[in-house]
Amino acid sequence: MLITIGRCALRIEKQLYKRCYFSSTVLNTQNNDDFILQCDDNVTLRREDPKFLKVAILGLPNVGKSTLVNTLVRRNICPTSLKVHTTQHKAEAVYLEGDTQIVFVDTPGLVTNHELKKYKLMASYKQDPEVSASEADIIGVVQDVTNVYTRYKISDFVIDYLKQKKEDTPLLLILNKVDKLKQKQVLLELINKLTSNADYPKFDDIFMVSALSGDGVNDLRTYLCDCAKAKDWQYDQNLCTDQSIDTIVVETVRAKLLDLLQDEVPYNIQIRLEHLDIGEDGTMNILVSLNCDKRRYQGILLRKDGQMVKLVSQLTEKELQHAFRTNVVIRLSVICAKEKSDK
Ligand SMILES: Nc1nc2c(ncn2[C@@H]2O[C@H](COP(=O)(O)OP(=O)(O)OP(=O)(O)O)[C@@H](O)[C@H]2O)c(=O)[nH]1
Ligand SMILES: [Mg+2]
Repeated sequence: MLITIGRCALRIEKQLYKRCYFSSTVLNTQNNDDFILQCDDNVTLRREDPKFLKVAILGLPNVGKSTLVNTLVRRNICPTSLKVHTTQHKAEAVYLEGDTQIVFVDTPGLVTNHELKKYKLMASYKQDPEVSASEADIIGVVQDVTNVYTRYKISDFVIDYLKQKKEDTPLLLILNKVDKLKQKQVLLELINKLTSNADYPKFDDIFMVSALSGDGVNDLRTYLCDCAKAKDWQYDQNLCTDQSIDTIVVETVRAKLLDLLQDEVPYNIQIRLEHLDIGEDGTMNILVSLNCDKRRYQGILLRKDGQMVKLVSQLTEKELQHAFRTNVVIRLSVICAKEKSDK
């Protein structure tokens, strides 16, 4: 069967439109004929002899795992930010090309047991990378070449995570952020150090990329397509993630707050999707509430005529437009319910 996906648009049946509005259960619904997040423009898909590959992307916090997954699938499905621990749970993003489906699993940054306790991180920070490593057909270990403290080594706790993989699962070393490296010979030193240590896992291949600019990412994607094995696809051809629209919206707003607000402020704002509807022309209209713990946080968001909150909504709209391939209008409502009810 030859399936040609023509226009990229988010389509929704009237019936599910309501469901989406009320329950906001969407992208991972079984009823995916009703709610369709279509694949790339003019992509010709063949599913007669399907090939499949599951790739887990692992690495320390902030190395660029989510940025890399987004660039690989060409959609900003996985929220990214300047701060560590942006990704809290694993998220799957789907890439389709010809007869091949690749599922990229973005994971929370790897942490030690000590960090898990000290920063009161959710169990998913440990469990999700472990599960992802154990289920993957290939694992990509992302290393930030600009971080002088971590770039030359693979820590023991990272090696422990990698022990969860099946014995024959290939390991790729992905050196990321090469665009920021002024002295390119550092890459050779790095490769030398990371591949000559007998205590480190053996890497089957090495890639040097800039997830942000896209340099080297096409080569990595082509390599992975070649690695896909004859196997049926995990996802229906119309689905591009296991994440719900709610999650993508809320996590994208959260990532923008992390980028723009300092200190403890972004961590003390509860983000809630209040309303989502899709207009006749495919425009997504979204209302999100930002419930601040303290009046001070509310003041920061609303100062200078609400410039901060306007910036958050503009940046969020841009990301979501890229993720959903449709026009997005987002309104943010800033409230401080706690102090109000305390009074
Ligand atoms: N210059 C440059 N910056 C990058 C590159 N890749 C990612 N970044 C930036 O690095 C920061 C962290 O990127 P993320 O993709 O959120 O990193 P992560 O590994 O998913 O982080 P956690 O989810 O917190 O573990 C963001 O500000 C990205 O824009 C790259 O190739 N070059
Ligand atoms: Mg991330």
